[in-house]
Amino acid sequence: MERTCALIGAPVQAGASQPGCLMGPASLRTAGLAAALTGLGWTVTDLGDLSIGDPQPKDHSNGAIKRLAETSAWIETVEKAAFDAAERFNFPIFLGGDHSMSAGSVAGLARHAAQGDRPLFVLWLDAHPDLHTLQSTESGHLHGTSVAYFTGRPDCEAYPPLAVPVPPEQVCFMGLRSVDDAERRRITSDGFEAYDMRAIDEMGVLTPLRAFLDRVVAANGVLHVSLDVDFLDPAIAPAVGTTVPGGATFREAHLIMETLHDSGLVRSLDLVELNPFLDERGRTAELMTDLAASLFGRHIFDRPTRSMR
Ligand code: EXY
Ligand code: MN
Ligand code: MN
Ligand code: MN
Repeated sequence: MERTCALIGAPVQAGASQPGCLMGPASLRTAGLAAALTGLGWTVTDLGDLSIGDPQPKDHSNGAIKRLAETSAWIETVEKAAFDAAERFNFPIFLGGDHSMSAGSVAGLARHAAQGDRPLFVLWLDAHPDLHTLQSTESGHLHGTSVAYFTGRPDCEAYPPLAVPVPPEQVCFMGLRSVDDAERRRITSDGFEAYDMRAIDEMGVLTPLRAFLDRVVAANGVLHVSLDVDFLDPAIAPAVGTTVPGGATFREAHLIMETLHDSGLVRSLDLVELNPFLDERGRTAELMTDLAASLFGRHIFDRPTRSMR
């Protein structure tokens, strides 16, 4: 197989609970992603960042939902970009942006895989299953609905029409440690494969991962990996808006990635939920903002202004 890789930025943060993910793609580029892959013999094409127009407002009966129109527009845009990138490159990498991006990337990749008569499997590395529908979400933060959308769960009709649903049995969650009741019920009733952190503590990452990879091979499938920063323990990865204690160690994450490489099954990747503003260094931006506010008059005590003009 040729080794052509594409970087596609999707600076979406409409689905998240706090701003900052729009800086994710730039931060991943600054961290040297392209150079790292070039150094491994890949031809890397950076397609830049996607953008959406000014979407028409969208209402929904679930009053908790936030920024449905924007999120829906991003899904449509990313879905098309994912299909096109899979046509042109061997390995598209989608740079988020919050995890609502993956509703689009997985939907587009599934549509492309179906063209080649191969089923798309998804490894979802995340503290959360992101398995709420537009009806069941209570927070209304739509990054928690991506898996429900691309697996064709009911009650996601307000999102763009889904060409090729990914069957739940082709999705494997690893790293779960924050699952809402509606999501838990859906995981067990709909046939998703799920390994929470307790399962990983008991079995390690290799046993469940190898079992899942065997199923991908048996189905002649292709594999997409969706890596949410919050899969990792917050102590090593604090720059994410939905930290949950007790995440994966760097070694566990590394072993998963090395095993995936050796399998030769992975054809695409999402890197999502990176929020550089929540990093220690993000504090600098806050300090600069504070100084600017002082210049514009934010003081503790009022003093007579001495106009020097
Ligand atoms: N289940 C919670 C909610 O629906 O708000 C938390 C979702 C967090 C989603 C992040 C991207 O993984
Ligand atoms: Mn093709
Ligand atoms: Mn997620
Ligand atoms: Mn998460």
